[in-house]
Amino acid sequence: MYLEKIKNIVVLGAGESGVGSAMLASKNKFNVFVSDAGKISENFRKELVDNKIDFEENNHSSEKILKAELIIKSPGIPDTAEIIIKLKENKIQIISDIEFGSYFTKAKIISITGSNGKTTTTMLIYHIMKNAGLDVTVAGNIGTSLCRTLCEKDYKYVVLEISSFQLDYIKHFRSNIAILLNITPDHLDRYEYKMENYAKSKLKIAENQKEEDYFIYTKDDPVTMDYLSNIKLKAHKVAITQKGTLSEGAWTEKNDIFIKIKKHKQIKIDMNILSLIGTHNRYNSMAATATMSAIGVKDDFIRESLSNFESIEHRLEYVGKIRGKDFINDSKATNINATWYALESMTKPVIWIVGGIDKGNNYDELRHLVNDNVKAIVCLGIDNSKIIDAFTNDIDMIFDTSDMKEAVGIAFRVASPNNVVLLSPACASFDLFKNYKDRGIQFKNAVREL
Ligand code: UMA
Repeated sequence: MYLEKIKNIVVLGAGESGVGSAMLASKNKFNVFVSDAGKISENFRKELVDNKIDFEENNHSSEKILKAELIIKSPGIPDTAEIIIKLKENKIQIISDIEFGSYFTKAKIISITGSNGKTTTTMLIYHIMKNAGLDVTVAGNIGTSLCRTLCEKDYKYVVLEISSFQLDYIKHFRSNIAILLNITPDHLDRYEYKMENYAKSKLKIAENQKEEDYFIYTKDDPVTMDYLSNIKLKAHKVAITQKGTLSEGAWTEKNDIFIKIKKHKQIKIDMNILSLIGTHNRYNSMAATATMSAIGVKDDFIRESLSNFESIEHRLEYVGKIRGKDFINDSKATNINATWYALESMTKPVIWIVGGIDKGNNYDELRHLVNDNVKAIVCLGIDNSKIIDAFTNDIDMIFDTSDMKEAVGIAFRVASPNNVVLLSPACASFDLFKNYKDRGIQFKNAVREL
């Protein structure tokens, strides 16, 4: 416990993580005050009122906040926020919600981070463990805050999806098993546009690990390898690769995945049984299997769960087939790298629906995949000029749309039987949709109405 002498806690932000932290702090008899710079949404306000937690909204009132002995900062609040600058000037301790939650659990923590694939891997690990009958819950960036989960019950295992924003403010947070899937540019606006800062944040996942812990990483990810070579880790390192074999770790040979960790029995998995498709998903399945091997889950359970796992909504989600044409919803792909994986895993000619708010995309990275396998591009956004300019010399059929129904209608018309219509936008959704979920749902509705 690292909270001796601390009585007064201020929680900044009254969203999922802030309200979860406030409830856990209140339950553990701290004086809690919640401050939100915006309007608090109805459901969260109700929870604060029901739990008799003091709060303010539409303002961060410094006098009250600066009296705190400890600040729990919501991950969405950037370091450049005025209140954070003031708190740092006043040397008041700031931690993230996962750090705070970790003081109140005896659970073994399996944490997953990475620029892409972390939600899928988190859910897959949870699915296998649940099927194996373990006392496990899932929390974190995936949606339900760790602190909220801990208000209900302390489980034996927590599978925790973690973002770099949450890792930025850890101090003692320790994962028994930490997985770093990959590091590709994302959220750079929060890291002074320096990849180095973002990579260092991701690697904090292994910072407090001990000798008996495991750090699972992708050997084929050049950025991870670059930064990993400069730091000393205590945890037992487990590499994953699809390029060559290993004496220890997770690797592929022909159609099989092999896992061998420490003294644990070697596991062999036929790739054809995996319910998740594509190269990137193979990395996710390998990370999940390595984790299961490390905690000793029987390989029959692993095989069964890898084959009956249903993929996550909006992430390479199979929508259906109409007149021989497949439809795939990958609305969650909001950056180039995620779309790269989607295009790369398609085995049939693609009608690609792309566009939205561009976060500084370099479309050159997708050019060879587009040339290899994309038959037509349907741009979907308010301003599609950058995408049209990028691919005008590569693809004959490029359409400019700003409406989901129109985009799906055109894609359906130009697709031949045995083609796939893929929504993988590589962009944020806020120009035309509430969020990526709304975009994915509108896509599925438009497909069903065809
Ligand atoms: N706010 C302030 N002051 C500010 C800025 C914001 O008070 O200066 C307030 C807002 O008015 C709002 C609250 O902070 O009421 C929101 O806090 P938040 O943005 O941290 O959101 P939460 O609802 O607490 O959700 C967070 C994660 N959000 C972010 O990291 C942006 C959720 O991840 C996560 O599921 C949840 O905690 C539980 O752990 C979402 C996400 O988009 C899904 N994550 C990013 C990603 O996956 O790319 C990192």
